Amino acid sequence: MEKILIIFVLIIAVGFAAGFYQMTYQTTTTDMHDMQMPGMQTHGEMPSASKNEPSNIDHMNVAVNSPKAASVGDISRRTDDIPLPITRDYSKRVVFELRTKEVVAEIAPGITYEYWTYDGTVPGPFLRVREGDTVEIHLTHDAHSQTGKADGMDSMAFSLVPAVLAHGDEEMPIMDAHSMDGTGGTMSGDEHAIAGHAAHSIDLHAVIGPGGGGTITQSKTGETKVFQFIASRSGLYIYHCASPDIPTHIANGMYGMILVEPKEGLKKVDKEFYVMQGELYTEGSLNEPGLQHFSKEKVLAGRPEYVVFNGRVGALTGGNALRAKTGEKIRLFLGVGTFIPSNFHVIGGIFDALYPEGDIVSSPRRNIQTTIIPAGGSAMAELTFGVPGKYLLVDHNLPNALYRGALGELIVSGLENPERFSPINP
Ligand SMILES: [Cu+2]
Repeated sequence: MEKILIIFVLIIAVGFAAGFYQMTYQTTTTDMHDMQMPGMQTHGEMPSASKNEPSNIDHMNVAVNSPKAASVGDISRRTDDIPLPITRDYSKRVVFELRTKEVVAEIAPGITYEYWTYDGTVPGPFLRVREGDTVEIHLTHDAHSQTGKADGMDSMAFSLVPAVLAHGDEEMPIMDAHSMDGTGGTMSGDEHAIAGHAAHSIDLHAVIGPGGGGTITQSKTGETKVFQFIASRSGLYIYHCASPDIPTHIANGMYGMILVEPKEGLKKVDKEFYVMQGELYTEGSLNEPGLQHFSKEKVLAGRPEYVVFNGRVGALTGGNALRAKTGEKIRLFLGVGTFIPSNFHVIGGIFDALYPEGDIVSSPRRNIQTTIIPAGGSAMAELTFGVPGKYLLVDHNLPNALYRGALGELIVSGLENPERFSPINP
């Protein structure tokens, strides 16, 4: 009898801990009746702060609401951090709470950068709704991730990355801009307007309405702005910041995707992955170590130093590689948040079905090798592999992949299939 009691108490304790975990790490929430909660880890393991991250920062509140970005040690959103497919057959109100955060993180080992983000990662959370849903967006311009000083805020990013302190403000237009936040966002000059983030906002391409929500959601530091729209058109859409200077906000990492599933849902697949290509425009040239500052000049010249998947070099390689088994149906949600289209290709693979430009309603194109994903656009691709091994995801503008970072890995496990693919001894 005592044993049963102890087991009962244990079950209650574990249940309570799990509930607390959800409350703490939920990125975005729908109402509590909906079990397809955006922001939840739906594939693979629970969020972990251990991956490639110094252990002393994983409990900091740089991004306490994000399952991924509790650390500035890894800016990338996991490719499998996607809400579950929607199974309900009715419309409802879906509420997303997003927080904008500026965090310092690595572009590549030894190369750091101040990213501007939704919920602390690049890309931001993958939002998933159903055609006909009323979507309510709460956008909060997080006060705690500020790296500025004039507003009297303690800077988490400063304290975590001492290298930032080594630079004078006069060298750092981004930091200058922070000081404007404490004065209600009044801009005193064009430079501040260009470099600053006195406000953040969100323009979702799934919205049909002026500015896509970008006008309504202009949020100064500490503010929350809320709006609603009806997701009337199914498709795979980009969202991004639309605050002055818009290209600066986007280049710094403020983009993500929202999927509006058709009422009948999407075909069932075995694995789904979330991949967004983006450029980084740093003052220092490619591979220059240390803290890198944003270069407006290079944006104007269309000359990025880095072209990456999910925010940084190596976000989809090694321990972060996409994983699947032979014969599994794999779906890729692909997007470009920044300004240069991607020539997306999987080396050794062919898209069984390709839904270009986010059109998930029309019949797919078949047997496609490479697809162009426009700036501010998307594609949905499905593929399967009969042969195990390592497949590379690339921008087939190959210098972007091989020199600048737009390279990922998909590891397919399973039995060898020599009939399909094998070397022949001459
Ligand atoms: Cu912004």
